[in-house]
Amino acid sequence: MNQEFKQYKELVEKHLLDFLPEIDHKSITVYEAMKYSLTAGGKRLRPVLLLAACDFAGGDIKEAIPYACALEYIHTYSLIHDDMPEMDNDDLRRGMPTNHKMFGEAMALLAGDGLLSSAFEAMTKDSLIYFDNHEKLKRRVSAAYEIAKNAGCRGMVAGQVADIEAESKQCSKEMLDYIHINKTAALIMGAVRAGALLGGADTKLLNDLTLYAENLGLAFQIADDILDVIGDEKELGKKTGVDSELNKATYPALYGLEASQKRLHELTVNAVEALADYYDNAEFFTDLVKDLEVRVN
Ligand code: GRG
Repeated sequence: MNQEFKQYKELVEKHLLDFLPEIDHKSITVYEAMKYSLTAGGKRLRPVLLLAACDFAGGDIKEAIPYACALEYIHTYSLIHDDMPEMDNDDLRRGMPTNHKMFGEAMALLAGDGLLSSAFEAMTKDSLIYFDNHEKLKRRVSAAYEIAKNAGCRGMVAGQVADIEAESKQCSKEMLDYIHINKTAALIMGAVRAGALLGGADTKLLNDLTLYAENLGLAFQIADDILDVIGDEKELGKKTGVDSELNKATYPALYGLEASQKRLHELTVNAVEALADYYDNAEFFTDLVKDLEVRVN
């Protein structure tokens, strides 16, 4: 793992539980379930991207920590719900039993709900501190808006809806892109845009980072699809072959492995080109997308 990635990740993990609300002991089980999935590991890609984008835009990453953690709460909720029998029905996540296997389905549902609402509690609570500083308040509200929009019915939720409805059906290439852009790329774009906004990025930087994130997000999903076919369960910490079992619309299913790898390469090149104006300064971002391609080859 790249040294810079490691540093951002450590910062996220150090503060990950700090923004969860204090929970009455009478309902402590939901806290345990939330904490279980949050601390079960994971790459922390989205919060790391948020911090890196804030840094790149010249902001103070310490101030972005509540938003980075909130984003990981949202991502973790989506994984908990996605693993449930009503969706992908998985027993293993991040190398451990899935949340519903540990706590039961009702509690897993509530743990996801708890994480989602805690994310907005964390971001709005932080914004309240800056009520008399218009610029800082604007950056925070804009970041929270980006995260909400990309996680919701015009982003990740929309992608999940289309993904479920496409199961066992003929899926057009256009629909497959719609699913991937929303289900996966949206939250990655939300991470980068929120970080850039928190850091005070100008319009050009925000647009360049957005284009980078869109290509990275799509590349990330295609890599995930490829790994579901050729990956190692132990290394990935989850079951493989799930997509074909569920008859999911994926790149390898629609285009084959070779064409998927070619598309992954094109997206990697596009992502790198999006940040060409920043030369070596954007190395963190360009290395990250290149490493992803290497992982699946
Ligand atoms: C339930 C609204 C709702 C959405 C679920 C995240 C998601 C949407 C589905 C999970 C299934 C899946 C394979 C999604 C593609 C995105 C993806 C690869 C998620 C896993 O993210 P990683 O690899 O996971 O960053 P870690 O564990 O490292 O955080």
